Amino acid sequence: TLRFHRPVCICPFTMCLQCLPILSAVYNTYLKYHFVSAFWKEVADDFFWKKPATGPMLQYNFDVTIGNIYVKCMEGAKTNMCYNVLDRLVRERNLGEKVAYYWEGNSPDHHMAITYSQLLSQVCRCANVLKKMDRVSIYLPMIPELVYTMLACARIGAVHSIVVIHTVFIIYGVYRGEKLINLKQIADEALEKCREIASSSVTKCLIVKHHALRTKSGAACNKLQTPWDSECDVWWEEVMRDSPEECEPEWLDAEDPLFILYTSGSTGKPKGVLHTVAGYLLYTSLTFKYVFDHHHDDVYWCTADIGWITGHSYITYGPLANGATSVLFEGIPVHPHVGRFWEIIEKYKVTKFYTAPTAIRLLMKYGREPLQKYDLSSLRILGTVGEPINPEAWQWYHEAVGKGRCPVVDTFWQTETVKHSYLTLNPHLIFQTFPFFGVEPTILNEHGEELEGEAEGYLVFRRPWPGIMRTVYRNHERFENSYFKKFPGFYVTGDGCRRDKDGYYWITGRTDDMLNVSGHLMSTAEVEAALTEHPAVAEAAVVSRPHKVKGECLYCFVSLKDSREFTHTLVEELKRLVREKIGPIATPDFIQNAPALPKTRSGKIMRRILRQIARNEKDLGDLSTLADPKVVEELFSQRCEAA
Ligand code: 6R9
Repeated sequence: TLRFHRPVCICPFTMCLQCLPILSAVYNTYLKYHFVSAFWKEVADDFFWKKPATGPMLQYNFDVTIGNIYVKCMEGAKTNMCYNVLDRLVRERNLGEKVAYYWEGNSPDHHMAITYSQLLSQVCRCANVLKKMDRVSIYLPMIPELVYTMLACARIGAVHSIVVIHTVFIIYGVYRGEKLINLKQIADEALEKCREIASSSVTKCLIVKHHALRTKSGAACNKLQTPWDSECDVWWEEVMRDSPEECEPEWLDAEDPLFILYTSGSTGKPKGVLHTVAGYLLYTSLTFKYVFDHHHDDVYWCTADIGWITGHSYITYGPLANGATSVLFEGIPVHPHVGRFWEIIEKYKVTKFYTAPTAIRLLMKYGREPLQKYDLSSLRILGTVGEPINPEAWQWYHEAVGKGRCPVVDTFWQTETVKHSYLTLNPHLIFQTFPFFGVEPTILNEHGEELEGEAEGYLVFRRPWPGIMRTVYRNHERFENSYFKKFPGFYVTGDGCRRDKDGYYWITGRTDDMLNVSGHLMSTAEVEAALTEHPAVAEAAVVSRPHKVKGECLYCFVSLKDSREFTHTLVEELKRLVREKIGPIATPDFIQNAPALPKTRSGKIMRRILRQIARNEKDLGDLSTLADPKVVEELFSQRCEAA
């Protein structure tokens, strides 16, 4: 029997994923169809092109042995991202009055709704301000002004987020939970460094006064007492007030850069990933539409930070391109109480909810009680992104949050790939299933040989799709070396992957993080999943440490749930659990209590640092993407010397 997990399923793609064995004919057609240009042409027809493409939908070379790596989409076409995500909807689709964002501040007292036409006029004003400036960098929290400035850049053809800056948008001060953070001061210090290092300097700082500081109670917070440079610093409100509401978009080439974003860098020095206009537009809009099965009356909420690719693609561009209504949340999941997420879902009747395993694990620590106070019946689809989700977290997400009714879409992708490469829509198993339109994955062994059937190895892609990155900013060689050199002819994701007997793909973690014990290769994901099955464990991270006999042994860091104690008995139980689940070879030699784990700002565990802690290596290298450096000191002080 066919079993659909939603009462109405009008998206054929979702249906065929869930019913693949039966709908394999449909699936085969889909497989063939989504590689042909006609498919992309149809997708492109939804958008506005000032000039049509002269070249094919996609041209590329993926083989370093033939020549330089390149990808081009719709060469010759002219368009504008901002026009497509705002003007097109307001003018052609009459969506001016529709809410684009429900902004919910750090404090529940601060919130506002922004319609598509309000958004358009703010963006135009901002774009007019920007036209007078040179290069732009943005340092803003999750407030509407962040979206205005990004789209204003896209409107005038300024690439957002670059290193050498002349104009910077910053916020005066901001609350993060209970803490008031003086961002202006942090930015001033950074700018001072820029001035020292680079000959070019920042000539203008546009400073936004946060909502919380504009109110009466906020007046007390003007204690920030930040120095004011009258030559450089300008209040955003003042320049915006005098700026006109009309601004003609700049018509850009399809392959002009849209933005640069530095990768999370969980394994090394961050790279400036560059994305271009047309391909990014087509891909973020299409993935958003199908992965979240978007409908006009949906209220969608992605909890990511916009500073992460997830926010760029699935808070700003993807949802807007579809005329969606999104929640834009500035706060943190546990302020002012641990039910904040659930409160917001109830308040806005959120239908599609997209978050990361790290947030799920954090909230699991507080049990199911905080959820019970809120009505979550509006939810229809749950999404996850950022790391392999462990079974415990998946189960909790599916049952406690989704009440067993909502499919969990596990979206595997990268800053580089810009969109969902894989997704899962099966509520009973945890796996990344099949590739999204245009993506052709395969699994290679160490020698670059393709593996058929059930297999585990390197996850690579055979051909590009419109939204793949084009280069590493100012370093094309690093781009080729990082992604194409190891296996000529393929884009190498850097992730490990397993294909099971049914043909489903499971991501097993970064290949740099693989564990090798007595010659047996193991993925971090499988050992961590076993550890988190223990009821006391909230989160786990596993790394290797040299071992005289085995070559390498396992060193595990575990964060416990609230009120659980780290005892000798617990350590023994955990060792037994891993042995039972995976086998004696995987029995951990070391288990360390980790009140917190080192993470990137997007919530990814930085195993590279943990490996160095396990090995007692003090020189930690580039820590620029580490969210909280204090965590590292604490872990060093508690490291296990002997097993
Ligand atoms: C979107 C994003 C990319 C790396 C990627 C992989 C890991 C992301 C995942 C996942 C397993 C998922 N990753 N989503 N692993 N399942 N659903 O996270 O981009 O910050 O560039 O990180 O994150 O290791 O290679 P980015």
